[in-house]
Amino acid sequence: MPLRFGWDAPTPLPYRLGVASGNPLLQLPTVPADLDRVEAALRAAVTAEDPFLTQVASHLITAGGKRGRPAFAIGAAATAAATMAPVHDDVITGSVSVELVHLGSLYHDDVMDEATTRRTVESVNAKWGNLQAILAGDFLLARASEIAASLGTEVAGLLAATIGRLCEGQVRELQDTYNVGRTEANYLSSIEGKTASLFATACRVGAIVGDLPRPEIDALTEFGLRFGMAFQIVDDILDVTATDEQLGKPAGHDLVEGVYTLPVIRTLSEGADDLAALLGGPLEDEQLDQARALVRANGSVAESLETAGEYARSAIASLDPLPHATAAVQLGEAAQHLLAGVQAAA
Ligand code: GRG
Repeated sequence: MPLRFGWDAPTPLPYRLGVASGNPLLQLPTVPADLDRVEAALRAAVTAEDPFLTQVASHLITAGGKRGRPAFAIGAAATAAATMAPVHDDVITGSVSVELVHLGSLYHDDVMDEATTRRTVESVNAKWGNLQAILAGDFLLARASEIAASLGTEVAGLLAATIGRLCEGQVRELQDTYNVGRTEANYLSSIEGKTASLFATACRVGAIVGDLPRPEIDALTEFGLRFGMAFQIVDDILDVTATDEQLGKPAGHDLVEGVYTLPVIRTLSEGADDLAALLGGPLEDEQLDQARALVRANGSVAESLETAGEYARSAIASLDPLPHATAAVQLGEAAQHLLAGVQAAA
């Protein structure tokens, strides 16, 4: 069963339910039904005139995914009310536009990584080829932009800027591929762009469309950004600590691809010559096992976990200006839960 970000369930369940059912936001009484509305709107959004394009563009939606970003957009909008109620249709629309950007980035990412699986199914590039994956990814981004434009220029501009930040974060990562001298500053700025910016935008879109006061919109944006930093660091820790079965994809993938993440950077900075000698190029299976063991053998996993904890705690602190609505409390719980899951796995 996939083990991701602590949102896993104790019994085997289909991928989406298995990974999402522990998300504290889903405990809010109206959120599961709101996410069903997102699901229907997502499928409608990727319906094209060409049945083949519809099939390729729907592939990862049908496969699952935790819908973490839509849940955050809904949670952010719901902080406007003291008690929970179904969110306005515009919040569903905003959530769909954010999830479509996420999906588009996954299609492109899998081409860049030559990935074979995503969300436990064959990746789009593996199933239909790179050209189809890139075009279908472009189609998802186009639909995201069109849908965001229906919510006004602020949301449309924000989404466009966020797509740019994702690209900047990814390019920063690419520039340091196989670089054993990669700095923590480069890593942090890359993950802020490629991951945290979209969580920030999910919360901001929910808060804008939910008509919250400006200081609360800003507080929720900050929450999403800091949560997103913790989320990516946890993802990167699990790449060196978890098994293939727990991840639902090959463990150690980042090391193989030459993406040196926080626990690896910290191990190297402590003068681990044995690790430096292994890295710097592609790895055979046995070398990968050795490299993962070396990263796990020092304090860098615990230190990275501590850094993720600092981001999660500061995410929770950024919710202070919000009224203590049920949804705000559950957003904070989501940050707590993220850490609890990885501590259990470390
Ligand atoms: C064209 C938008 C666009 C971007 C191009 C390829 C690229 C630049 C950016 C890649 C960004 C990327 C894949 C970041 C990793 C984000 C991440 C942590 C993905 C996994 O998120 P989960 O766990 O996945 O929420 P699910 O499947 O549950 O939705």
